[in-house]
Amino acid sequence: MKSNEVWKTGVVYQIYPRSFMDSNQDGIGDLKGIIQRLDYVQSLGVDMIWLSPVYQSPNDDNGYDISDYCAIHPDFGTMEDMEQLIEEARKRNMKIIMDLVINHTSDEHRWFVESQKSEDNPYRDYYIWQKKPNNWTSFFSGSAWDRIGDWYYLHLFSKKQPDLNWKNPRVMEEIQSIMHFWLKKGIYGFRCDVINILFKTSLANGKKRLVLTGKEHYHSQEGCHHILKKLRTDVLNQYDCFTVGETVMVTPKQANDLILPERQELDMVFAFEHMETDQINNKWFKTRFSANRFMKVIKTWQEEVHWNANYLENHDQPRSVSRFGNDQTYHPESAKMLLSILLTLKGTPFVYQGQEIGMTNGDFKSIDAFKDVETHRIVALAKKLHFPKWYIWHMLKTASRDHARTPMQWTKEGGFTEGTPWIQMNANKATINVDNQLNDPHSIVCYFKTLVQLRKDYAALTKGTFRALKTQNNVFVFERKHQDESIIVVANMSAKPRRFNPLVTGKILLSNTNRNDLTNGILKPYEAIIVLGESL
Ligand code: TEU
Ligand code: CA
Repeated sequence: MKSNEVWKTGVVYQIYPRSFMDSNQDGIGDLKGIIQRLDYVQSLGVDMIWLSPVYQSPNDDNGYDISDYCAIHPDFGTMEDMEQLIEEARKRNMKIIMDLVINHTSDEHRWFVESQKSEDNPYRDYYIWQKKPNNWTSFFSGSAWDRIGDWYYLHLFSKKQPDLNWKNPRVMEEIQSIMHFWLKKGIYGFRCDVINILFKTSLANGKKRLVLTGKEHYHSQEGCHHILKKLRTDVLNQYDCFTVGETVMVTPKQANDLILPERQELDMVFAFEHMETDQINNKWFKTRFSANRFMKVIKTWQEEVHWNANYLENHDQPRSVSRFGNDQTYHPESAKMLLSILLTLKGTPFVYQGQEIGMTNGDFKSIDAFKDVETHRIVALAKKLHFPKWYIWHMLKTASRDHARTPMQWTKEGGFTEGTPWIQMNANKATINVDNQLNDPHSIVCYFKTLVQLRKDYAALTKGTFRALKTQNNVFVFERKHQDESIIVVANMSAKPRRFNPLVTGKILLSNTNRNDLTNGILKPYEAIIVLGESL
């Protein structure tokens, strides 16, 4: 299946097409825009691009509600543009992976339009219909069921995202042919949306919970493993490609059950546990970030999981520098520190557009400025529960997915569009932008490029083992080792100076403070150092 296994050694850059680059001034990023910026992406040194959905969609959930898997949304361009993008990327030695959203379709998908027509429609069993809803709740809050006529259908996300019925073999056939369609066009694999909840073992009522009542009936079920094995053996193994699963609420054990090579399912998964280190119970209840908790979670996953898909940001998460760093006093330092960790951990790093310049959370001024369906659902629920206004605002300012979705900041004027952007740009584009940073050798983006290059120069970073040396007092020290080569990464994850022990010796390969010796054992706020070790 894998010729040179770029997916194991390379770096992935995630593009959220709506917000990357607009080529025709309608305010919406598009495929031609991506092609215009491909030289920039290549200059970062990355090997793969993950494209969030560009398929035909009514955009209830920005493309994660697909109404035609084999067509491009006109907002983004045409199938020719897509083919050209794959080709232009190939010329630049980059591979494209696409989103595979197969837990649900749009309610405007032809299958669902047919399905709702009658009980004996051939598409009826493509979805999950019941005369009576059960008590399951949706990821976007509220009941997971909605009614059409006398029947209810299941939707674990918005009501415009009905869940497919994976017990129906015809659904399997349809999805397989869609996968062939794209793999034949030369893509290098898929990021598989919420892939561990596909199979609904039973539709019985769930144990009542604060969030996701019903989850025990669909989370990480045996049936899901069968589906993944079948997709792998029937389709994926015929191509040079890989898959990364988005797997909500998984433990390291469940992750391994999905990715161990002998199991022939996925190649790696995105876990969520490290993203829970600044919240209580639920993403909407943010609390102070605990670096100590974060390091412990990372250590466990690094030690226990066969191969990690490492990430600190994506289109669903607030910006890492605003969340785990400090986007004011220590903006460049903390952005570089976080990137240092991300690019040196064992596994495949996924960087999200704008992260390489330290883009921050959005500067939204009103609830209306937010566009995301999930955000508006939570506002409705919070109002219903009489949450105070200030708290609702706090939830949005800290946790909305739209913080990741503000347009890419290319120039001090913006550079994303000459029209009106579909979602507001951050005013800090005046200082945080690609243009500025490419002209400054000390910028975050230049530091990022150096990190990517280090991964190419030192096999320990791509092939090495992981050993944690310190995960306390906000200081993260770990070693990556391959044969005789040992790389030690030291990071102060806090705004206070910290002592670092054990004593590290060797040659400094990179530091975000221009440090040139290791004799001073005090780390500056958010300092990061990468050392070619004299074995410890
Ligand atoms: O996300 C699934 C998911 O569970 C969350 O990360 C989700 O974004 C939400 O914040 C839960 O509170 C995937 C996609 O990445 C997301 O953009 C889609 O909205 C979702 O699936 C449905 O397709
Ligand atoms: Ca456009």
